Amino acid sequence: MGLWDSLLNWLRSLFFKQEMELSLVGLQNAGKTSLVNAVATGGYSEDMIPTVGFNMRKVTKGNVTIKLWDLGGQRRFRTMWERYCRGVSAILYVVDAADRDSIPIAKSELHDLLTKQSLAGTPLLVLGNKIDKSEAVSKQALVDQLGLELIKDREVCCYMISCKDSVNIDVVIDWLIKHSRTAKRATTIKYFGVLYPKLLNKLVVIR
Ligand SMILES: Nc1nc2c(ncn2[C@@H]2O[C@H](COP(=O)(O)OP(=O)(O)OP(=O)(O)O)[C@@H](O)[C@H]2O)c(=O)[nH]1
Ligand SMILES: [Mg+2]
Repeated sequence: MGLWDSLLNWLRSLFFKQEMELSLVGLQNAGKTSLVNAVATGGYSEDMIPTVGFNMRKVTKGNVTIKLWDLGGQRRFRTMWERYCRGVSAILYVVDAADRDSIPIAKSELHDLLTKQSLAGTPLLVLGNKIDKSEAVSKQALVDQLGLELIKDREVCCYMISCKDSVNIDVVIDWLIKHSRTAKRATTIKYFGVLYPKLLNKLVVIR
């Protein structure tokens, strides 16, 4: 590798090392902590302890470092959801798609959270978990029952996943990486591209 290539690689790592911060919310037992484990290590356990308050975990995927705020879903912890969702790149709302009775409560908690002015415009990724279970509702049913079509003030995306069988975890990770990239590119172009447009083009094209 020539000196020029080495210099470009170094610059690329400097400018494209991305960081993002996410919050995972949703009712107790939805599978938020299981999702963090699935994203971080691909591991899964039946034997989970309910999250008390919150956990913070940093996960690195490629050149993206993701800081995950995993919040407790029990009723007594829901009032702190808003605080931990402020300023994040995206909110991940995890729903137990196999617990049909809990979906109306999940819907009302979600819509309550989204009314908070401080979270206006923050992208939302809704994850219907536990699709390995036969009782799980379909994606369309989940979208309808959560009233996702009613959310107009932000980007909304929905995937059906299974932390247990590792279904669609890769799709979730891709979505996360894509969202960190958009933000970072915008910042890079803003502060760096103005000064060195030709060099920036070269960095972007050959990545
Ligand atoms: N069948 C099945 N069970 C799952 C799946 N994901 C999680 N679970 C189980 O659901 C239970 C709750 O998982 P957690 O990850 O602790 O749920 P949580 O949303 O973090 O719960 P709180 O911390 O109380 O808010 C555990 O027994 C998990 O093993 C899945 O994809 N399929
Ligand atoms: Mg938990």
